[in-house]
Amino acid sequence: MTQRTSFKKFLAQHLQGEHSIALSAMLGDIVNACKQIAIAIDSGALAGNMGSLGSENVQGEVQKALDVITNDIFIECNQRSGYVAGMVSEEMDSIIEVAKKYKQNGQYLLLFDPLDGSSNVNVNISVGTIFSILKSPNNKPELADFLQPGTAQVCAGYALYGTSTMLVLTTGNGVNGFTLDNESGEFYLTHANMQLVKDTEEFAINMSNYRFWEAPVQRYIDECLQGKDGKRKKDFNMRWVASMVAEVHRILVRGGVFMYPIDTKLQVKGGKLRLMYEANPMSFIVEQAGGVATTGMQRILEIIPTGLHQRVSVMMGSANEVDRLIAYHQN
Ligand code: AHM
Ligand code: MG
Repeated sequence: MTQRTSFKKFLAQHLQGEHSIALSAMLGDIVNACKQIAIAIDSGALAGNMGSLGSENVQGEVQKALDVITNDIFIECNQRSGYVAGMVSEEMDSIIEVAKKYKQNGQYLLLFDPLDGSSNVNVNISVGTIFSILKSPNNKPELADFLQPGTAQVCAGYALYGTSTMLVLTTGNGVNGFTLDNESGEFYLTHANMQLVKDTEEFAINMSNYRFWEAPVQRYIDECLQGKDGKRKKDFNMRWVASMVAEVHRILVRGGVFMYPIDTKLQVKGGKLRLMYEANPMSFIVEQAGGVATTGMQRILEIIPTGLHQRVSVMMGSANEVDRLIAYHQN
């Protein structure tokens, strides 16, 4: 039987350079958090984890019990390594301060969405956790210290709580995926060096927003829908899970394009998805796997952020399709 590579062993073999010691410790904490989140999600209604708390988060969205539970788990677990100087969560308005006793070595910033796709929780469909790690310029980070472009990320990843629990990550040297073995509680390397195919016949977008989209997106989707009879001369398939993590994971595995473009409904907000802890980490992963990630007008990773919870237009996935979307936006 071939020897399996555990997550710990993988990190020991592959992490190199100035961040390796800190990353290994921080990723150990992230893995623990994701394992605890997987258990909380698995237990579902049995543990009373479902349903709304009746409260709203900073985005004006109603929080589910699990939004709060997973946020607490992620914060609590990720203080332990001592390398995290400050955090930002989708669920919290301001910077999360790390207790002094934990941040003697605090040199990094951790930004995360603890429960992405949370509208799927009550209907038992896949959800995820997304995270991004930046270098902190100091031990007491302030707002401006967090506002770094996605190109500055030293690590990004997601956990997918799907038919199996997976962790997928990049440290800027390709993308690797690990699957949780529920018996041993260890993640093992199952998807080495993930590569995103350049061509695809599959797109993911919330079609109900069609009438609000900008012309280049309508044009792209119209041509996909015309299939063999139209300009593209091939039929397309569509998927929409309403969980970005599940969507991007599918695209990494079998190709595709994921879009949550800005539209007239979202104009004031700037988009649906958040730049710092959704679009940036996913763009880093997609690019590292050979894909492309854009707003339509700009490479997502090069956006200079202006706010912690800033939203952005998102199109990412198979290179030739996303390049086509970029070309349509340039016209
Ligand atoms: P969330 O972080 O509050 O769960 O919102 C983000 C999610 C994405 O995972 C998904 O792509 C999108 O919202 C779905 O939106 P919609 O319900 O408009 O289709
Ligand atoms: Mg989210």
